[in-house]
Amino acid sequence: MNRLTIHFLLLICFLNVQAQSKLVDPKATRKTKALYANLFRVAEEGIMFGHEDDQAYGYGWWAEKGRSDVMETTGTYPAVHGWDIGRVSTQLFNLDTVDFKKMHRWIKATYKRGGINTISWHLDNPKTGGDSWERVETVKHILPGGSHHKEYLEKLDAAARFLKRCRAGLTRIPIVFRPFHEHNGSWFWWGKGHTSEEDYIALWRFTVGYLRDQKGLRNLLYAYSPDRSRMPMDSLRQGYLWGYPGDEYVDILGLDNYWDVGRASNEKPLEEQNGDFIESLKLIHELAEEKGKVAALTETGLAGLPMNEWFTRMILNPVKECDVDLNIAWVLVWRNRFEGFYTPHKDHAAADDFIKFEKDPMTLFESDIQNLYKFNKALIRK
Ligand code: BMA
Repeated sequence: MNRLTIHFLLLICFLNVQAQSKLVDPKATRKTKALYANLFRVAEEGIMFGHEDDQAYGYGWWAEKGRSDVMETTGTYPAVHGWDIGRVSTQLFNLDTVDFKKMHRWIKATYKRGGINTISWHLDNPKTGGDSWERVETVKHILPGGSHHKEYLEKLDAAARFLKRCRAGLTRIPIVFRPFHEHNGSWFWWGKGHTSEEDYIALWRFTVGYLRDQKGLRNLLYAYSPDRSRMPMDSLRQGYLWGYPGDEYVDILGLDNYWDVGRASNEKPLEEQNGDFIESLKLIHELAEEKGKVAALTETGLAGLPMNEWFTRMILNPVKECDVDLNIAWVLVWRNRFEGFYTPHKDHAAADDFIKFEKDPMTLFESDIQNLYKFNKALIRK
Protein backbone atom coordinates (compact mmCIF):
# COMPACT_ATOMS: atom_id res chain seq x y z
CA MET A 1 0.00 0.00 0.00
CA ASN A 2 1.47 3.37 -0.90
CA ARG A 3 1.32 6.47 1.27
CA LEU A 4 -1.42 8.08 -0.71
CA THR A 5 -3.68 5.07 -0.24
CA ILE A 6 -2.98 5.07 3.48
CA HIS A 7 -3.85 8.74 3.76
CA PHE A 8 -6.97 8.20 1.76
CA LEU A 9 -8.04 5.30 4.01
CA LEU A 10 -7.36 7.37 7.11
CA LEU A 11 -9.50 10.16 5.70
CA ILE A 12 -12.34 7.72 5.04
CA CYS A 13 -12.08 6.43 8.62
CA PHE A 14 -12.14 9.98 9.95
CA LEU A 15 -15.16 10.91 7.85
CA ASN A 16 -16.91 7.76 9.01
CA VAL A 17 -16.41 8.61 12.66
CA GLN A 18 -17.61 12.15 11.95
CA ALA A 19 -20.72 10.82 10.23
CA GLN A 20 -21.38 8.42 13.07
CA SER A 21 -21.22 11.04 15.73
CA LYS A 22 -23.83 13.28 14.11
CA LEU A 23 -26.59 13.69 16.67
CA VAL A 24 -30.17 14.90 16.45
CA ASP A 25 -28.95 17.68 18.70
CA PRO A 26 -25.68 19.07 17.34
CA LYS A 27 -25.38 21.12 20.54
CA ALA A 28 -25.77 18.13 22.86
CA THR A 29 -23.55 18.18 25.95
CA ARG A 30 -20.10 16.68 25.65
CA LYS A 31 -21.08 13.76 27.86
CA THR A 32 -24.14 13.04 25.69
CA LYS A 33 -21.95 13.10 22.59
CA ALA A 34 -19.40 10.85 24.27
CA LEU A 35 -22.10 8.39 25.27
CA TYR A 36 -23.36 8.27 21.70
CA ALA A 37 -19.87 7.67 20.30
CA ASN A 38 -19.32 4.94 22.90
CA LEU A 39 -22.58 3.20 22.04
CA PHE A 40 -21.12 2.45 18.60
CA ARG A 41 -18.02 0.98 20.22
CA VAL A 42 -19.90 -1.04 22.82
CA ALA A 43 -22.21 -2.46 20.15
CA GLU A 44 -19.17 -3.85 18.38
CA GLU A 45 -17.90 -5.54 21.53
CA GLY A 46 -21.01 -7.04 23.02
CA ILE A 47 -24.60 -6.39 24.10
CA MET A 48 -25.44 -4.46 27.23
CA PHE A 49 -28.20 -5.80 29.42
CA GLY A 50 -31.04 -3.52 30.47
CA HIS A 51 -34.03 -3.82 32.79
CA GLU A 52 -37.10 -1.61 33.29
CA ASP A 53 -37.62 -0.15 36.80
CA ASP A 54 -34.78 -2.33 38.10
CA GLN A 55 -34.13 -0.34 41.29
CA ALA A 56 -37.72 0.73 41.89
CA TYR A 57 -39.23 -2.66 42.78
CA GLY A 58 -38.93 -6.35 42.21
CA TYR A 59 -40.14 -9.72 43.24
CA GLY A 60 -41.75 -9.16 46.66
CA TRP A 61 -40.17 -5.76 47.45
CA TRP A 62 -40.89 -2.10 46.75
CA ALA A 63 -38.45 0.85 46.71
CA GLU A 64 -35.82 -0.54 49.08
CA LYS A 65 -32.47 1.15 49.03
CA GLY A 66 -29.83 -0.53 46.87
CA ARG A 67 -32.06 -3.43 45.92
CA SER A 68 -32.39 -4.92 42.45
CA ASP A 69 -33.49 -8.42 41.47
CA VAL A 70 -30.78 -8.45 38.79
CA MET A 71 -28.10 -7.53 41.31
CA GLU A 72 -29.34 -10.08 43.83
CA THR A 73 -29.27 -12.86 41.26
CA THR A 74 -26.09 -12.04 39.33
CA GLY A 75 -24.05 -9.78 41.64
CA THR A 76 -24.18 -6.80 39.29
CA TYR A 77 -26.72 -4.19 38.24
CA PRO A 78 -27.84 -4.03 34.62
CA ALA A 79 -25.85 -1.66 32.39
CA VAL A 80 -29.03 0.01 31.11
CA HIS A 81 -31.96 1.15 33.26
CA GLY A 82 -35.39 1.83 31.78
CA TRP A 83 -37.90 4.28 33.32
CA ASP A 84 -41.27 5.63 32.31
CA ILE A 85 -42.60 9.14 32.91
CA GLY A 86 -46.29 8.53 32.14
CA ARG A 87 -48.40 10.94 34.33
CA VAL A 88 -45.47 13.28 35.01
CA SER A 89 -47.74 16.27 34.41
CA THR A 90 -50.51 15.16 36.76
CA GLN A 91 -49.14 13.07 39.62
CA LEU A 92 -46.20 12.71 41.96
CA PHE A 93 -45.78 9.09 40.85
CA ASN A 94 -45.91 7.48 37.41
CA LEU A 95 -48.56 5.20 35.94
CA ASP A 96 -46.98 2.24 37.74
CA THR A 97 -46.85 4.22 41.03
CA VAL A 98 -43.11 4.83 40.94
CA ASP A 99 -42.37 8.03 42.87
CA PHE A 100 -40.87 10.64 40.50
CA LYS A 101 -38.56 12.03 43.19
CA LYS A 102 -37.13 8.60 43.81
CA MET A 103 -36.89 8.03 40.07
CA HIS A 104 -34.62 11.07 39.86
CA ARG A 105 -32.48 9.62 42.64
CA TRP A 106 -32.19 6.25 40.93
CA ILE A 107 -31.36 7.89 37.60
CA LYS A 108 -28.60 9.83 39.30
CA ALA A 109 -27.29 6.77 41.14
CA THR A 110 -27.24 4.82 37.88
CA TYR A 111 -25.32 7.57 36.13
CA LYS A 112 -22.82 7.82 38.95
CA ARG A 113 -22.17 4.10 38.86
CA GLY A 114 -21.54 4.38 35.10
CA GLY A 115 -24.82 2.96 33.78
CA ILE A 116 -27.21 4.30 31.16
CA ASN A 117 -30.75 5.61 31.67
CA THR A 118 -33.48 5.37 29.06
CA ILE A 119 -36.93 6.91 29.47
CA SER A 120 -40.16 5.97 27.72
CA TRP A 121 -43.41 7.88 27.99
CA HIS A 122 -46.78 6.17 28.39
CA LEU A 123 -48.47 9.48 27.86
CA ASP A 124 -52.13 9.91 28.83
CA ASN A 125 -54.39 11.02 26.02
CA PRO A 126 -54.26 14.85 25.95
CA LYS A 127 -57.62 15.02 24.20
CA THR A 128 -59.79 12.66 26.24
CA GLY A 129 -57.92 12.56 29.54
CA GLY A 130 -57.84 8.76 29.24
CA ASP A 131 -54.66 6.70 29.38
CA SER A 132 -52.19 5.72 26.62
CA TRP A 133 -54.46 2.85 25.64
CA GLU A 134 -57.43 5.14 24.91
CA ARG A 135 -57.54 4.39 21.22
CA VAL A 136 -59.19 7.36 19.58
CA GLU A 137 -58.03 9.75 16.92
CA THR A 138 -55.85 12.20 18.83
CA VAL A 139 -52.56 13.01 17.13
CA LYS A 140 -53.88 15.51 14.59
CA HIS A 141 -55.71 17.38 17.36
CA ILE A 142 -52.61 17.89 19.48
CA LEU A 143 -50.35 19.18 16.71
CA PRO A 144 -49.82 22.96 16.39
CA GLY A 145 -53.12 24.49 15.31
CA GLY A 146 -55.09 21.51 16.64
CA SER A 147 -57.91 21.76 19.18
CA HIS A 148 -55.84 20.17 22.00
CA HIS A 149 -52.38 21.49 21.27
CA LYS A 150 -52.35 23.46 24.50
CA GLU A 151 -53.10 20.33 26.53
CA TYR A 152 -50.23 18.53 24.80
CA LEU A 153 -47.85 21.41 25.50
CA GLU A 154 -48.69 21.25 29.22
CA LYS A 155 -47.70 17.59 29.27
CA LEU A 156 -44.60 18.21 27.20
CA ASP A 157 -43.54 21.04 29.51
CA ALA A 158 -43.83 18.71 32.49
CA ALA A 159 -41.78 16.05 30.69
CA ALA A 160 -39.16 18.69 29.86
CA ARG A 161 -39.00 19.74 33.53
CA PHE A 162 -38.41 16.14 34.59
CA LEU A 163 -35.73 15.62 31.94
CA LYS A 164 -34.05 18.87 32.92
CA ARG A 165 -33.93 17.79 36.56
CA CYS A 166 -31.95 14.67 35.66
CA ARG A 167 -28.74 16.07 37.08
CA ALA A 168 -25.76 15.04 39.15
CA GLY A 169 -24.52 18.30 40.67
CA LEU A 170 -24.09 20.61 37.71
CA THR A 171 -23.94 17.79 35.20
CA ARG A 172 -26.98 17.13 33.09
CA ILE A 173 -27.30 13.36 32.90
CA PRO A 174 -27.46 12.01 29.35
CA ILE A 175 -30.77 10.25 28.76
CA VAL A 176 -31.99 8.05 25.92
CA PHE A 177 -35.52 9.38 25.39
CA ARG A 178 -37.93 6.94 23.72
CA PRO A 179 -41.34 8.57 23.21
CA PHE A 180 -44.30 7.26 21.20
CA HIS A 181 -43.01 3.71 21.02
CA GLU A 182 -44.66 0.75 19.28
CA HIS A 183 -46.51 3.22 17.04
CA ASN A 184 -46.92 0.66 14.25
CA GLY A 185 -49.25 -1.27 16.57
CA SER A 186 -52.76 -0.02 17.28
CA TRP A 187 -52.85 -0.33 21.08
CA PHE A 188 -51.83 3.26 21.89
CA TRP A 189 -53.62 6.43 20.77
CA TRP A 190 -50.46 7.45 18.86
CA GLY A 191 -50.50 4.13 16.96
CA LYS A 192 -51.40 3.09 13.46
CA GLY A 193 -55.15 3.07 12.91
CA HIS A 194 -55.70 6.15 15.10
CA THR A 195 -53.35 8.48 13.24
CA SER A 196 -52.04 9.01 9.72
CA GLU A 197 -48.35 8.33 9.14
CA GLU A 198 -47.86 11.97 8.25
CA ASP A 199 -49.33 13.19 11.53
CA TYR A 200 -47.26 10.72 13.55
CA ILE A 201 -44.12 12.04 11.87
CA ALA A 202 -45.26 15.61 12.50
CA LEU A 203 -45.81 14.82 16.20
CA TRP A 204 -42.34 13.27 16.54
CA ARG A 205 -40.63 16.16 14.77
CA PHE A 206 -42.56 18.76 16.71
CA THR A 207 -41.71 17.04 20.01
CA VAL A 208 -38.00 16.81 19.25
CA GLY A 209 -37.90 20.40 18.05
CA TYR A 210 -39.73 21.64 21.13
CA LEU A 211 -37.52 19.83 23.64
CA ARG A 212 -34.31 20.73 21.83
CA ASP A 213 -34.96 24.24 20.51
CA GLN A 214 -37.62 25.69 22.82
CA LYS A 215 -36.69 23.97 26.06
CA GLY A 216 -32.96 23.84 25.33
CA LEU A 217 -32.55 20.26 26.54
CA ARG A 218 -29.06 19.23 25.56
CA ASN A 219 -28.84 15.86 27.28
CA LEU A 220 -31.06 13.71 25.08
CA LEU A 221 -30.51 10.95 22.56
CA TYR A 222 -33.71 10.05 20.71
CA ALA A 223 -34.75 6.43 20.22
CA TYR A 224 -37.35 5.26 17.71
CA SER A 225 -38.89 1.86 18.52
CA PRO A 226 -41.56 0.12 16.44
CA ASP A 227 -42.99 -3.24 17.48
CA ARG A 228 -41.99 -6.39 15.63
CA SER A 229 -45.44 -8.03 15.91
CA ARG A 230 -46.75 -5.56 13.33
CA MET A 231 -43.88 -5.96 10.86
CA PRO A 232 -44.65 -8.75 8.38
CA MET A 233 -41.63 -11.03 7.75
CA ASP A 234 -41.86 -10.50 4.00
CA SER A 235 -41.64 -6.72 4.31
CA LEU A 236 -39.79 -6.17 7.57
CA ARG A 237 -38.00 -3.05 6.47
CA GLN A 238 -41.10 -1.38 5.16
CA GLY A 239 -42.97 -2.30 8.33
CA TYR A 240 -40.18 -0.92 10.48
CA LEU A 241 -40.05 2.38 8.65
CA TRP A 242 -43.78 3.17 8.86
CA GLY A 243 -43.76 6.54 10.61
CA TYR A 244 -39.98 6.94 10.55
CA PRO A 245 -39.46 10.66 11.19
CA GLY A 246 -36.17 10.88 9.26
CA ASP A 247 -32.47 10.52 10.00
CA GLU A 248 -32.19 14.03 11.44
CA TYR A 249 -34.74 13.16 14.14
CA VAL A 250 -33.49 9.80 15.37
CA ASP A 251 -30.27 8.74 17.11
CA ILE A 252 -31.10 5.17 18.01
CA LEU A 253 -32.91 2.62 15.90
CA GLY A 254 -34.75 0.63 18.52
CA LEU A 255 -37.02 -2.35 18.24
CA ASP A 256 -39.54 -3.82 20.68
CA ASN A 257 -39.70 -7.54 20.11
CA TYR A 258 -41.59 -9.80 22.49
CA TRP A 259 -43.20 -11.52 19.54
CA ASP A 260 -40.32 -13.79 18.46
CA VAL A 261 -39.07 -14.84 21.85
CA GLY A 262 -41.63 -17.27 23.16
CA ARG A 263 -44.71 -15.15 23.55
CA ALA A 264 -47.78 -17.35 23.78
CA SER A 265 -49.63 -15.47 21.06
CA ASN A 266 -46.98 -16.38 18.51
CA GLU A 267 -47.66 -20.01 17.84
CA LYS A 268 -44.67 -20.77 15.63
CA PRO A 269 -42.25 -23.49 16.79
CA LEU A 270 -39.27 -22.11 18.74
CA GLU A 271 -36.71 -22.68 15.97
CA GLU A 272 -38.74 -20.55 13.60
CA GLN A 273 -39.13 -17.89 16.25
CA ASN A 274 -35.34 -17.83 16.70
CA GLY A 275 -34.96 -17.36 12.95
CA ASP A 276 -37.44 -14.49 12.82
CA PHE A 277 -35.89 -12.93 15.92
CA ILE A 278 -32.48 -12.87 14.24
CA GLU A 279 -33.95 -11.46 11.03
CA SER A 280 -35.48 -8.61 13.02
CA LEU A 281 -32.11 -7.87 14.67
CA LYS A 282 -30.34 -8.07 11.32
CA LEU A 283 -32.75 -5.46 10.03
CA ILE A 284 -31.93 -2.88 12.71
CA HIS A 285 -28.23 -3.77 12.50
CA GLU A 286 -28.25 -3.14 8.73
CA LEU A 287 -30.33 0.01 8.94
CA ALA A 288 -28.04 1.35 11.66
CA GLU A 289 -25.04 0.68 9.45
CA GLU A 290 -26.59 2.35 6.43
CA LYS A 291 -27.72 5.39 8.37
CA GLY A 292 -24.76 5.73 10.74
CA LYS A 293 -26.91 5.11 13.83
CA VAL A 294 -26.96 2.83 16.86
CA ALA A 295 -29.27 -0.21 16.97
CA ALA A 296 -30.85 -1.50 20.20
CA LEU A 297 -33.44 -4.07 21.28
CA THR A 298 -35.34 -1.52 23.34
CA GLU A 299 -37.91 -3.96 24.81
CA THR A 300 -38.17 -7.71 25.00
CA GLY A 301 -38.84 -10.48 27.47
CA LEU A 302 -41.01 -13.40 28.44
CA ALA A 303 -43.36 -12.69 31.35
CA GLY A 304 -42.98 -15.06 34.30
CA LEU A 305 -40.10 -16.93 32.60
CA PRO A 306 -41.94 -20.21 32.12
CA MET A 307 -38.95 -21.35 30.03
CA ASN A 308 -36.02 -21.80 32.43
CA GLU A 309 -33.38 -21.33 29.76
CA TRP A 310 -35.04 -18.37 28.12
CA PHE A 311 -32.06 -16.00 28.37
CA THR A 312 -29.55 -18.29 26.67
CA ARG A 313 -31.94 -20.14 24.40
CA MET A 314 -33.99 -17.26 23.02
CA ILE A 315 -31.53 -14.34 23.21
CA LEU A 316 -27.88 -15.27 23.67
CA ASN A 317 -27.46 -18.40 21.53
CA PRO A 318 -29.32 -17.16 18.47
CA VAL A 319 -27.22 -13.96 18.51
CA LYS A 320 -23.98 -15.91 18.96
CA GLU A 321 -24.87 -18.37 16.22
CA CYS A 322 -25.83 -15.65 13.75
CA ASP A 323 -23.72 -15.53 10.57
CA VAL A 324 -23.47 -11.75 10.90
CA ASP A 325 -21.66 -10.07 13.77
CA LEU A 326 -24.67 -8.12 15.00
CA ASN A 327 -24.01 -4.68 16.44
CA ILE A 328 -26.80 -4.26 18.95
CA ALA A 329 -25.98 -1.86 21.79
CA TRP A 330 -28.39 -3.25 24.36
CA VAL A 331 -31.29 -5.56 25.06
CA LEU A 332 -33.76 -4.41 27.71
CA VAL A 333 -36.31 -6.65 29.40
CA TRP A 334 -39.47 -5.29 31.00
CA ARG A 335 -40.41 -4.74 34.62
CA ASN A 336 -40.60 -7.24 37.49
CA ARG A 337 -44.16 -7.22 38.61
CA PHE A 338 -44.98 -10.04 40.99
CA GLU A 339 -47.32 -11.64 38.44
CA GLY A 340 -45.24 -10.97 35.37
CA PHE A 341 -41.53 -10.59 36.12
CA TYR A 342 -38.95 -10.63 33.29
CA THR A 343 -35.77 -11.38 35.25
CA PRO A 344 -35.63 -14.24 37.77
CA HIS A 345 -35.22 -13.66 41.50
CA LYS A 346 -32.39 -15.67 42.98
CA ASP A 347 -34.47 -18.71 43.95
CA HIS A 348 -36.34 -18.96 40.68
CA ALA A 349 -35.77 -21.95 38.39
CA ALA A 350 -34.49 -19.64 35.63
CA ALA A 351 -31.81 -18.08 37.85
CA ASP A 352 -28.96 -20.44 36.85
CA ASP A 353 -29.50 -19.71 33.21
CA PHE A 354 -29.63 -15.96 33.84
CA ILE A 355 -26.31 -16.21 35.69
CA LYS A 356 -24.86 -18.08 32.73
CA PHE A 357 -26.17 -15.31 30.49
CA GLU A 358 -24.52 -12.68 32.67
CA LYS A 359 -21.18 -14.53 32.74
CA ASP A 360 -21.03 -14.90 28.98
CA PRO A 361 -18.38 -12.62 27.42
CA MET A 362 -20.94 -11.26 24.99
CA THR A 363 -23.31 -9.75 27.56
CA LEU A 364 -22.31 -6.56 29.34
CA PHE A 365 -23.72 -5.68 32.75
CA GLU A 366 -22.76 -2.69 34.88
CA SER A 367 -19.61 -4.37 36.17
CA ASP A 368 -18.40 -4.86 32.59
CA ILE A 369 -18.51 -1.25 31.42
CA GLN A 370 -16.72 1.93 32.40
CA ASN A 371 -16.29 5.53 31.26
CA LEU A 372 -19.19 5.57 28.84
CA TYR A 373 -19.46 9.33 29.33
CA LYS A 374 -15.88 10.04 28.32
CA PHE A 375 -14.36 10.24 24.86
CA ASN A 376 -11.86 7.54 23.93
CA LYS A 377 -11.79 6.04 27.39
CA ALA A 378 -14.69 3.65 27.38
CA LEU A 379 -13.68 0.34 28.81
CA ILE A 380 -15.27 -2.99 28.42
CA ARG A 381 -13.94 -5.31 31.06
CA LYS A 382 -15.01 -8.73 29.92
C1 BMA B 1 -46.73 -2.03 29.96
C2 BMA B 1 -47.27 -2.83 31.13
C3 BMA B 1 -48.12 -1.88 31.94
C4 BMA B 1 -47.33 -0.66 32.34
C5 BMA B 1 -46.63 -0.01 31.16
C6 BMA B 1 -45.67 1.08 31.56
O1 BMA B 1 -46.00 -2.83 29.10
O2 BMA B 1 -46.19 -3.32 31.91
O3 BMA B 1 -48.56 -2.55 33.08
O4 BMA B 1 -48.14 0.27 32.98
O5 BMA B 1 -45.93 -0.98 30.44
O6 BMA B 1 -44.64 0.60 32.37
